[in-house]
Amino acid sequence: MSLSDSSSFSTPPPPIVLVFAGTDPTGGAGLQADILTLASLGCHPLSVVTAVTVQDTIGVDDYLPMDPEWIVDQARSVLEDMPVAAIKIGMIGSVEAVAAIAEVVSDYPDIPLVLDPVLSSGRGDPLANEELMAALIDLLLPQTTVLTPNSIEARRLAEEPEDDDEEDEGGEADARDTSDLAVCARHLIDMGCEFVLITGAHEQGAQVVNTLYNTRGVMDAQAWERLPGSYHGSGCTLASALAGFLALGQDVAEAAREAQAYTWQTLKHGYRPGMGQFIPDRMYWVHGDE
Ligand code: PXL
Repeated sequence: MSLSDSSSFSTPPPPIVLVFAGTDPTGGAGLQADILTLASLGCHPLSVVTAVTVQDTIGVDDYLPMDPEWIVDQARSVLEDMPVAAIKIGMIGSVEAVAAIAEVVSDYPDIPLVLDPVLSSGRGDPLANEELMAALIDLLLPQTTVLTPNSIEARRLAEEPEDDDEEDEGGEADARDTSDLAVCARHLIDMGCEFVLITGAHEQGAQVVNTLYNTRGVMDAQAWERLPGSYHGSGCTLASALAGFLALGQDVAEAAREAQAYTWQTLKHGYRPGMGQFIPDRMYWVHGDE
């Protein structure tokens, strides 16, 4: 097709995915990771900035949360203009922003929602506090189609005390054994999300096992060769790929598998542009094999 070929105006547009995320100037994680991933999969990313971070490939030095009203205005403008096939939420930045985003997405209950509960950077710099985690659980988890925590995030979220009087009923919440990821998944699903995909890179073992749970328990478990090195933005890549495959029409189990396969390839082709972590190559298929 030549650039002047007017037939391109009649081809259907790529599926549209709306992303709420913080910016990462390294291009490794955050909004930039999401945009690269979605573009690579043939989706059109809509990007709502929730926070601006200052970071390099080693760690996050600082961040500025976006004014929640600005988050809402960014999101509502594009949602009212374009048909969105999936929504992905990454770093949120403030409790007020959690509430604002929750209100916006509640107006679109039929759009699948992928929530990546970003609690800290790869180095461990905090990107969410206890209050934000509690708001995430209360306001966003019940609207979530697929939650994509790593095992550390899954345990932290599952340990969160609930607002209700559970503690008064014999301290059952305290007795929860969060060493067992299946128990964490059960609890996260009880708190309202439909599916949980817990990634296992932080667990022991020669392979990385990622497990998808639904209300009935384990739905699918995929084992992947453990790659050496530490990656910046692998979680963002997985969650946005999952949103992309959902937007492309796949069901959750299929989308989760495809997103893992894609992410594993991006990690295998990862590169180290700076002095810190490796960055997944979301465009590995453009750059060729070696
Ligand atoms: O990888 C989680 C993440 C998400 N979003 C932003 C980040 C990071 C980690 O550093 O900076 C903006």
